[in-house]
Amino acid sequence: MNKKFLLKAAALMPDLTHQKVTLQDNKVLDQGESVVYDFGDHYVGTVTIDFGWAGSPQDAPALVKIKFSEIAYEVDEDTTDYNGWISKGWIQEELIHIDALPCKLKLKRRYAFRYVKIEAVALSQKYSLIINKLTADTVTSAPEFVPVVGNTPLEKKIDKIALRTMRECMQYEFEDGPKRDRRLWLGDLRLQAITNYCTYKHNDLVKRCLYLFAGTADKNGNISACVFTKPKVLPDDTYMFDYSLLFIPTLLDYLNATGDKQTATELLPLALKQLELAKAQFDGDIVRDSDKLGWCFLDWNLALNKQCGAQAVYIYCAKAAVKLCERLDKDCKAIKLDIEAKTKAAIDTFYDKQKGLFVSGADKQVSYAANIWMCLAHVFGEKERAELLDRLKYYDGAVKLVTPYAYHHYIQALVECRKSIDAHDIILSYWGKMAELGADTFYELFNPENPDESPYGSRAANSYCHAWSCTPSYFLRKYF
Ligand code: RAM
Repeated sequence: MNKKFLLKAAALMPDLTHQKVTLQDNKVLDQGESVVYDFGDHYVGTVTIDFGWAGSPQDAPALVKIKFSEIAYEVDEDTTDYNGWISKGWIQEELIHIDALPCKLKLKRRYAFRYVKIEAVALSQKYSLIINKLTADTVTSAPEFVPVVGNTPLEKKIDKIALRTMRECMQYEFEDGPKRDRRLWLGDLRLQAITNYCTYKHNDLVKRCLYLFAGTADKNGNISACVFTKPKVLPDDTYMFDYSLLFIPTLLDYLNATGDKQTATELLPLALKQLELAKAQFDGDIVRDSDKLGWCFLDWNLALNKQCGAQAVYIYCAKAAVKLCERLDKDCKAIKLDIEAKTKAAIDTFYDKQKGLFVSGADKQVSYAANIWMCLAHVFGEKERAELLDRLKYYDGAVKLVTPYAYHHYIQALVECRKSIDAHDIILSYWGKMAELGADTFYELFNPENPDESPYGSRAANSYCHAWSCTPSYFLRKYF
């Protein structure tokens, strides 16, 4: 680990702003009964519950189950038989013994919630449990509320939800989601950062995160896909082809937004290293295919073949590297030659002339993700890209997008070839649908055709406040 970089990250640790939110009640529960409290909006923080009792003296411990839910659907979801592949530990449920009433129960964990369900699992026949008050100590490192933008009520609603999503995920780092995984991921950071530049403008938080990734690169320079910061800073042993490379455009965006050449210059060698390291995954100028889960992310659609999309991400990031070098007066002739070679190879290998679309992997899969990323990589000119995106829209059987992360890239690809009307329609229909379903914050994954979808084997583990979904706030400010 690079101590110098980690010291810079530590010096940029933000203060959290606390806000108390209280729900007063005098609810009496008998054994087996439960009550659901609604805080009225999504919050992140710790919670204290004031319990009392009624009837005879407390002759047995009170066993209470407390469940925190981000959305209404989660409240009554039965998780006893949860069998997803991601840990059940992410489900925000506690089973607690209270030996002496009355008591102020201060729960140690930080939760992400709007609803709190309290169930009196076991009391005794002689006493009842009273819930007097719930107090949430909510936290964020977002500087202040940002004025909502939008030309219509729906746009304003979408912007408000997206801003809330961002704010909730702004803690000591940009977290992916405050329920899960509660940590810094590179792909997520890139979208949080561009949205931050035109909303909360907490640019030092982006800088801190860049140094956290840089400071935790391994001895060969590999940047991890995500970083833990508690109890101490540690990179995850997950390396993703696209996420490591996306350090490059994240740094370029930071430079463009802040003009901070010093940071960009300091981190440039590591950024360029990602291109060099990625080359090990190529045969000639074509990236090798891999079906290992998480090898390259792009989206959470488990049917997606990643080969073509990965090649496009490489070209996209190499082009960002050229821009960085040019801004910082560094030579980049070799990168330009590499881009030419990789682009030619991408068109020769993946472009199906008959279909007029890019195909991926041995089965020549047509997917939105691969075609979108080839557009973002500008392997074709603006007119051809617009035509390609039209063909994609009407192609039957293209593997679809399931995350707001992937939808972000679709919108970006559309606006970059002047298809702003289509882009705008998708923002209103996709994010608008979540808003219509009552979202206070936008979700990690949302497939309008299958609201129960989860890449984890169960919806209970999904995150319903996930910062990579906040980019309507970016698009609405930048393009509409
Ligand atoms: C999930 C997280 C995170 C994302 C990775 C790839 O585990 O939700 O946001 O970046 O997947």
